[in-house]
Amino acid sequence: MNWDAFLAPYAQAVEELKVKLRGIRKQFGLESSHSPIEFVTGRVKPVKSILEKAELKQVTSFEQIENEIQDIAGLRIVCQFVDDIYQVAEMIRERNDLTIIAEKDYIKKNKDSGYRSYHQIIEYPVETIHGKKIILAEIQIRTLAMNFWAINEHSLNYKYKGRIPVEIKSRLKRAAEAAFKLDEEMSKIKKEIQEAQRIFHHK
Ligand code: 0O2
Ligand code: 0O2
Repeated sequence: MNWDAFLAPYAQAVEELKVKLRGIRKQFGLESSHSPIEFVTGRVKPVKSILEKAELKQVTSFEQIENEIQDIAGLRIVCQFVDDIYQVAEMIRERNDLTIIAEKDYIKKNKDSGYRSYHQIIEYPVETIHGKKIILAEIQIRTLAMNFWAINEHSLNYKYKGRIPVEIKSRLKRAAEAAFKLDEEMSKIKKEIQEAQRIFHHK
């Protein structure tokens, strides 16, 4: 088997899930109610990153890779408010087209880096010409503020190859707290904001 063949079901899953999750946003829009989803993105993990993670986890075969690396197919759902994250997580739990096998709440307990997000690892069936194949995928659910922080920290991690200088690291931790404070402040005026957005939407 080659990489293209190995990754094909993952690419298929990412495309299908993007359509399905964006569909949720669309439905809320049609009913003129606040969508807990702001936007959805997705990607298949680049081969280079898969190999790096495989080395870290000391796995070698495709079979081990598909069981051990859970984010080869990655979906990201970005929300306006922290409450929305839990609403979306519950909606995904109730779906019949996927099965949740693990959930990690890095919001109630953030990671040491300052990272916050809600993760769900799912089993998702993909129809192939050889029949049904169940693959693993990771759904990350986070607010716009958490996303802003995470993409910036991710860039720095890339630049410093995972060894961010302590000075920058501590600034990042403070930035993470500031982002969370922003989420808390926005939550307090959520009703006001939603009312304003409803009026804007009607116009
Ligand atoms: P809409 O109507 O804007 O919601 P594709 O499947 O080809 O459409 P692609 O090119 O793979 O998507 O891109 P990706 O990275 O999966 O997702 C891009 C989508 O995320 C686009 O939505 C962007 O508008 C949206 N997006 C990315 N970053 C931001 C952001 O910072 N703010 C907002 N509001 N949206 C963002 P669509 O598909 O155009 O749909
Ligand atoms: P990418 O594609 O570069 O984002 P585990 O197998 O559970 O022991 P794993 O798989 O690292 O460990 O799971 P975890 O910790 O839940 O993280 C999975 C993904 O969450 C990461 O994927 C990141 O996308 C995101 N993430 C986790 N921690 C951080 C962080 O401190 N900063 C940022 N920016 N993102 C984080 P990858 O593998 O890094 O891939």
